[in-house]
Amino acid sequence: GICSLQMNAQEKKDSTFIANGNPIIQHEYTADPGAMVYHDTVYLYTGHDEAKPPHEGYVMHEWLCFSTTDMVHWTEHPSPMNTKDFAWAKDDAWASQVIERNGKFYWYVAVEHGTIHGKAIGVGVSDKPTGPFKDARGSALITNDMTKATNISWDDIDPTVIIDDDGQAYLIWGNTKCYYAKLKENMTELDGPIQIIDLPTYTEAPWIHKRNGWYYLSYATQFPEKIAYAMSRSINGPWQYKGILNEIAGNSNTNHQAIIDFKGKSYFIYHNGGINTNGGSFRRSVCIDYLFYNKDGTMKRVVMTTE
Ligand code: FUB
Repeated sequence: GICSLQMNAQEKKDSTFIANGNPIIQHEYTADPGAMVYHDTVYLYTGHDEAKPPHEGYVMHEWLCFSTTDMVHWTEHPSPMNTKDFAWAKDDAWASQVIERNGKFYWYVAVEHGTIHGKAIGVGVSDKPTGPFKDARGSALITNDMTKATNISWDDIDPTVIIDDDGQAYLIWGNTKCYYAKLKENMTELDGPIQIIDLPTYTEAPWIHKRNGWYYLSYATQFPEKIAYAMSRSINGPWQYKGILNEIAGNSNTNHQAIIDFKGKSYFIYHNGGINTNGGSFRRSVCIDYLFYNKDGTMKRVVMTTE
């Protein structure tokens, strides 16, 4: 690991932490990282695991936001969004990702829908990366009745988003099936049919990124989850499976990744359940390790570190 948020009293006061090892945040439980590079700063958005021991189950009401300019010193911002900001949602602040377009920040999140059975995807919007964010639509962008490829009620989770070099935005999401659809330039409406990406042993947690002409689609595979990935020259495929990128993260059934380049280095951001004796599948912690690419564009397996 490259950093950890271990606070002394002064740092706690400033909400600015010195990073010393994994997990990077030690004073609260964080899960499902989404990361965005904007203007020489990394913004890290996470879920907040609030389940009190010995409760085993997700208790997640809000999302959290941290930023850094050096991957070592992190600042925690006030929680920029809560499931209550979506009047149509019941609860469950699950995985998310933020992206910038035309000076606005769009936050795609999974939540439990209040009236349509199952999980749904909503969009928050803000003029600032640190929020506060408000509901951009007043309704869900994706609901369980729009995707019929599974009969489970939690297949519409884990949104990831990309704006391609030609300006076309895509939303990718899903549990058990990996769905994708075009987004309109306003980033709040679909711009075409929902399609399926066929990926071997796909569980959930897709993350799309593009680098040197390759599209990378990483995702959680099997259960307990490892992270696997596929590569393609086109966002419409064919996707070529490239194998395991990260092993089961310590002491957590889930793993969930974000991949970024920042100031000349590549980073793999994920979660494990390893923070202390109370850590586990429902009290997870975000970790960061370096990511390395081979000459042919494939990614080297990420080795989890503690320092
Ligand atoms: O945090 C709730 C769910 O667990 C996420 O949506 C999944 O990716 C898994 O991490």
